Amino acid sequence: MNDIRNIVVLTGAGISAESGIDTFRDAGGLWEQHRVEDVATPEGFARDPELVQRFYDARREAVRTVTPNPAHEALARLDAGWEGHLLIVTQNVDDLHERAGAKRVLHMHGELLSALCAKCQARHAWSEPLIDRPACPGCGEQALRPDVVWFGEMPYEMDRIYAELRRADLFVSIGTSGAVYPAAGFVRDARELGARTLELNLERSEGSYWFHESRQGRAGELVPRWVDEILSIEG
Ligand code: BV8
Repeated sequence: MNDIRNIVVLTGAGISAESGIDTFRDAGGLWEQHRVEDVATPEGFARDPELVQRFYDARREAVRTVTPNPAHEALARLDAGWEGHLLIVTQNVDDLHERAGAKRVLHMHGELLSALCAKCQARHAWSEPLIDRPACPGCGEQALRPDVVWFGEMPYEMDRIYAELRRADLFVSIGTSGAVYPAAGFVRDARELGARTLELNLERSEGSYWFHESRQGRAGELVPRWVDEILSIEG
């Protein structure tokens, strides 16, 4: 285990579940309340922009009321104490990794607390509703949309993610169902590139087969225990 220098961590909605944020596919989750194609696709946004803006305005508001949980805090502790390369690639659009103190975070599916101008493509830190069509601070057009990657859209910083996967000695997936690509394919890429692969999830995910090791349980318990392990070997 002590030949580990470079780590890539992938997180999904399961790491924020204990903070009170609904996951997508668990019972009562976000996708049960809405059809994916209505609220998380460009076509759905074009068809009914108000429905989509309200869906994201509600989530943007909700994220202000929740706090990081021990899993986020443990990853922040890893970030502060790990001397090798570390990248926390998150599929989540909440800011709980950052609020726990993590620095090396990449939001591949965008962020709730950001607005994207569909006209000039500028991204702006944003914490207010978008339903009233505020003007883009850059170009002045009323073309701001949630800065999240919808189905059919290109995730952010794929080149940087694959560069980190190529040099990873360890790939750890936390709280994701492995249902959505390209994130769900990272474990296979990492394994074929020679990394050890570890899954920490409430249940075995769709991609469990590809992990050298898969531990089942709540992130709030599994992640602090794993971070203690990994920091103790760095010595
Ligand atoms: C793209 C942002 C081209 C918005 C999201 C056919 C085959 C393969 C692929 C495709 C296909 N048809 C179409 C595609 C591509 C498509 C895709 O994968 N579709 C799926 C449905 C088949 N993907 C795309 O369109 C992507 N873009 O492909 O562009 C490309 C390709 C390659 C390279 C470059 C470009 C864009 C997808 C992004 C969509 N946006 N979110 C928003 O948040 O509203 S997706 C959304 O669902 C999340 O972001 C996340 O990525 C995804 C999966 O969700 P999870 O995070 O895993 O959450 P989930 O609820 O599913 O699971 C929670 C897990 O946690 C569970 O396992 C549960 O057991 C566990 N858990 C619960 N509680 C706890 C816990 N674990 C631990 N502790 C707990 N307490």
